[in-house]
Amino acid sequence: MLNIVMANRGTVAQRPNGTQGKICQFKLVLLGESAVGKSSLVLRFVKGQFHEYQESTIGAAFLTQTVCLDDTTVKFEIWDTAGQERYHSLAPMYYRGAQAAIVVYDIQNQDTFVRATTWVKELQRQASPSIVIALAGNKADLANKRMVDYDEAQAYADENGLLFMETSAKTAMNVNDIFLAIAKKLPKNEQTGNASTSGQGRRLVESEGQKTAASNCCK
Ligand SMILES: Nc1nc2c(ncn2[C@@H]2O[C@H](COP(=O)(O)OP(=O)(O)OP(=O)(O)O)[C@@H](O)[C@H]2O)c(=O)[nH]1
Ligand SMILES: [Mg+2]
Repeated sequence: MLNIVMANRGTVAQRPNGTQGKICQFKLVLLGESAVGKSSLVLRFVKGQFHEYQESTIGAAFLTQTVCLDDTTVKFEIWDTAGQERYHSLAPMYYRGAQAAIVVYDIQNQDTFVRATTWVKELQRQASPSIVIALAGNKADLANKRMVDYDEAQAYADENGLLFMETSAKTAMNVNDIFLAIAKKLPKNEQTGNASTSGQGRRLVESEGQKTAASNCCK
């Protein structure tokens, strides 16, 4: 049976039976148009919160969250990138060496879905060939204003080998689930499953919460 425990900000989650299994660390990046809800998804996943007036990200933000899957502790090192076009050129810095990516669009806005597909293409061309990519159709609580068809997005995801879920940072729908689905899909051997020793991944100082990229750059 699946045993899931989460702990915020880099604390290793305690398993109920107290046993210490394998620990894997993965770099995960969020990409997508501005205002689709990337920061809100991370805030929901890491702190269980939602802000109606979430500020637009400047540069990028770094957070961590730890998840336990049966005998494996998975620590996500999460880079939440800024979606505004002027920050596009910074994106390779964050997806380079990433083992996982969540590409986010807003189900109310077809343009953000098209932009998501261009992020997927860029990742397929330039990120690690083994990167696990998930597509998130966010703001699913606003389905009455839907402009992106669920089946169209699912078909696109299937054609491209992506995980796909519609999510809501507001109601928490599928937020933990999408990170857990990624955690399950990531290889759990010591060589590939450690962001800090993967060669391309950066060595990162343990985060005590949200920091900007500029204040937490550890090349
Ligand atoms: N109704 C609803 N609103 C959401 C949801 N997710 C985010 N929002 C709102 O959408 C707005 C933008 O959210 P952000 O998380 O800042 O979006 P972002 O993708 O991080 O934007 P950038 O940092 O500019 O790239 C905020 O006002 C959020 O409150 C959701 O699932 N449902
Ligand atoms: Mg943001």
